[in-house]
Amino acid sequence: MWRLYHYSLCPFSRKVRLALAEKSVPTELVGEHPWEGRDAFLALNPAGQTPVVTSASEDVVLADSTAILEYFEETVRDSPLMGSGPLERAEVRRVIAWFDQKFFAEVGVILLQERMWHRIITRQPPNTTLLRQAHQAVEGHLDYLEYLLDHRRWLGGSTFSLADIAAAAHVSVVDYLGGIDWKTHDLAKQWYSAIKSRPSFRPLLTERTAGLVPPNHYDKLDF
Ligand SMILES: N[C@@H](CCC(=O)N[C@@H](CS)C(=O)NCC(=O)O)C(=O)O
Repeated sequence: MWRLYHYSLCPFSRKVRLALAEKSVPTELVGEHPWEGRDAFLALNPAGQTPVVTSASEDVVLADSTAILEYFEETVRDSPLMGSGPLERAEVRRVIAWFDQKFFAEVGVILLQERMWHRIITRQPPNTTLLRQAHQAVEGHLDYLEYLLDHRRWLGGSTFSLADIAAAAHVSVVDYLGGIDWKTHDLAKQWYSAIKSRPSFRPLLTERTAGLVPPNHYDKLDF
C-alpha cells in the first residue's frame, strides 16, 4: 500500500490521486497542510510541498506530481496514461505543463490565495482586482481547452491521458472555489462531465474543506 500526503484543494495532489486511482494503485490518503511546515513532512520533502508519495515503510519517497506520475507510469503497466508513441507523449507532457504552470499561475494560485487562504487562514477580504484578472484568464484557458477538443477526442490526443487528469485536477479546484462559469463553454463542459463520471473522480467530488462551500453544480454530473 502506498501513502499519499495530499491537501484536498491542491491541484497537484488531485492530479496524483486521480492518476493512482485510474491505475488502481492501492493508496492511503494522509491529509497535510503544507503551510504548517511539519518537521516530519519536511523530512520527506524538503521543498515542503504536497503531494508526496511514500511506500508503507518509507524506503521509497517520491515528490513532485509529474515525477511521481512518471514513476508509476514506468512501474505499473495497467491503464497506460501517457498516450502512444513519442509524439503523443510529447503532446501529453506539453498539456500537463500548460496546466501545471500557466493555468496554475494565472488562475489556480489566485483563487486559492483569495478564496481559500484569505477566507479560512488570514480572514482578510479577497483582492477583487486579482479575482477579476483570474476570471478573465480562466475564460482564455477554457477557450484553449475547447480549441484542443475541436481537433481531438481527448486533451493529449486520441486517448484519455495524464493531460486530461492534470487539466481536470486544476479545473476542479478552481470550480470548487466558484471560479468557473460553464454557461458559455459547452464543449469544455462535455469533456469535464465525462471526467466527473469516472469512478476515479467520484470520491474527490464528495470531499469538502471546512469553511468553504463549493457551488451547487460542483459535484453534479449534469451541471
Ligand atoms: N511542482 C510541484 C508543485 C506542488 C505545489 O505547488 N504544491 C503546493 C500546494 S498546491 C504547496 O505545497 N505549496 C506550499 C509551498 O510551496 O510552500 C508539483 O507538481 O508537485
